[in-house]
Amino acid sequence: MSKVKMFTENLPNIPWQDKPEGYVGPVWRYTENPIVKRNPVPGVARIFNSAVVPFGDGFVGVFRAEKTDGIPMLRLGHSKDAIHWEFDKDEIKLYNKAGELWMPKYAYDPRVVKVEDTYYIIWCTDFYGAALGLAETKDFVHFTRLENPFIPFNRNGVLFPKKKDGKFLLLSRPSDSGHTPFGDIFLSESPDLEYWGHHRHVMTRGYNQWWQSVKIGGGPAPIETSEGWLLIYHGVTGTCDGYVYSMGAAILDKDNPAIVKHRTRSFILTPEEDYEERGFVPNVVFPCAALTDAESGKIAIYYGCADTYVGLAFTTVDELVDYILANDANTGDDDKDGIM
Ligand code: BMA
Repeated sequence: MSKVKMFTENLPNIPWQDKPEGYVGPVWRYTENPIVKRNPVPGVARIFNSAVVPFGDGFVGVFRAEKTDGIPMLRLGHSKDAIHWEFDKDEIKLYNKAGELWMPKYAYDPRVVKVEDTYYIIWCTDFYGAALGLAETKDFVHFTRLENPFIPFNRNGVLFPKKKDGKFLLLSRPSDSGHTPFGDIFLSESPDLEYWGHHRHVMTRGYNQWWQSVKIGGGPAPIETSEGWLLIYHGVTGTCDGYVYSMGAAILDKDNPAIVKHRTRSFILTPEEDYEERGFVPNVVFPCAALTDAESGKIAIYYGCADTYVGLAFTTVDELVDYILANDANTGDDDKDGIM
């Protein structure tokens, strides 16, 4: 039993390895990483930055599949153990509410979040510029595409798994049309997933932490715990040879997640392994999903590696929360409710 409670489901078949003896740091990698390698299916060069959820007696994944024509699209995968995957031969077909095919021109960095009895997929889509796309499914067979939540430019959309006062909550990062050299995390609310408002600023890039000095963006869906909402996110810094993407963690107020209670001064994972440092885009670890087992406190994190592979890493809720509290950074005015 963990000290900090996760208000999530039990998942006794969560993929897992114990922390290696003598390992320093709150998050450790799966020894057989990467779990998805290059050219995983005919016509697909790389799969990375992808989402995994428990479904039926196994797991389902919505993967960012970069086709050999260079266009990223969403691809479904099935797995019994959440490590070995069978991918569909074709991309996911999205339909509008009238039943007509409504495909994005491209789709990347999907997150999948279950709210009540529905799974929502949120990704970066083309809407006269990079914007958020949204779709829902109950069975991972039929997918209904919903209205794009925001006008461009915005990326890194992450829904909360629970409504607040009947409203959906969405974290996102307003951006620009290119390789955005700035970006904070904001929170928006919607009663129906179509009309969004009550926007609040949540978290600022930078401060004195160089690893997240350029921009930050949501990762997996926030995890509800007895300490507040546990948010695993990515932080980006700029070097003379390009961006470096690391993983960080924060705790948001349980009643008002626009308020940051704690955030890590240091990254919790940064590119160190060959498969994170070398690839289509070097030096990227990009978390997009987490599986949790409430009973044991185990957390399995899925992250993209170097825009080329899918990696798996582990932590526990106690380990991560203890680390955040022991390495708490100055949150600036992020402890305010984010309106001005
Ligand atoms: C971001 C997104 C991510 C990607 C990262 C590094 O802007 O496009 O999908 O992993 O850049 O290339």
